[in-house]
Amino acid sequence: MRIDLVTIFPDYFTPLTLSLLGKAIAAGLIEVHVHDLRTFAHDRHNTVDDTPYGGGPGMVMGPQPWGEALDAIAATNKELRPVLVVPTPSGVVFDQRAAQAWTSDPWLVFACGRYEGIDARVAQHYSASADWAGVREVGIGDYVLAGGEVASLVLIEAIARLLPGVVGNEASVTDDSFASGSMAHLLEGPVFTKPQEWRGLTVPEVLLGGHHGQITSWRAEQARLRTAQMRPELAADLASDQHGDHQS
Ligand code: 6GU
Repeated sequence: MRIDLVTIFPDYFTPLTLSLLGKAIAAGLIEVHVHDLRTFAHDRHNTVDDTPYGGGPGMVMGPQPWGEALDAIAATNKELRPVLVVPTPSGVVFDQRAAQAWTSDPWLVFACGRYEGIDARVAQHYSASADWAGVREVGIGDYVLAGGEVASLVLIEAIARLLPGVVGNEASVTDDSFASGSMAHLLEGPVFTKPQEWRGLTVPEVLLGGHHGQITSWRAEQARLRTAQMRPELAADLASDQHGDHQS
């Protein structure tokens, strides 16, 4: 998978060289290119923002540098059509299902907005462009961040760890909270390692016995309890799914 990021803060993306993602990049499983939006501005101060039409607080990122940056990126590979990802709190909320679906996209270009966002004609233009595979405006939750950079890191980590070969142990991906399969929509229960007793606290007996059937049922029950406690709305979805009365 190829990933391009356009930002006025390229340094936000140095963490991509660390850990899991860093290894995936080094191994050639993911190719990452970071672009400084300001290099596509032409005035003396490399201005990328201006006051909003209609008035109001803050500044809006103008379409000109975005258009030039995105066209230059698309022109680097005429074999593939990139998807334009625009992280924004006013987008559709990204979830594990989206992360899984996006692993099939060979090329994602992230447009990281700052200030009050990017002139709406940028998303409109690239939605209609035959050189692009579409535009996805996505948010990562119901709160507001200062810009799209941290959200892009979140999206990239969620997608990249699902790519074949990125996480060493395949099962650690398929057993996750929110993974599809028998445990879909359940949170993961508690986990334990050595020592068997720590500060007077012991490991549940069932995990020590080596009875795999009992361990599996215990874990399933713990997952249900944890979901009911932490995410009652997910537990309710699960109950209605089981009664066959859910939407779509
Ligand atoms: Cl994607 N961007 C910003 N700026 N804030 C957010 C967000 C994205 N998702 C939730 N809040």
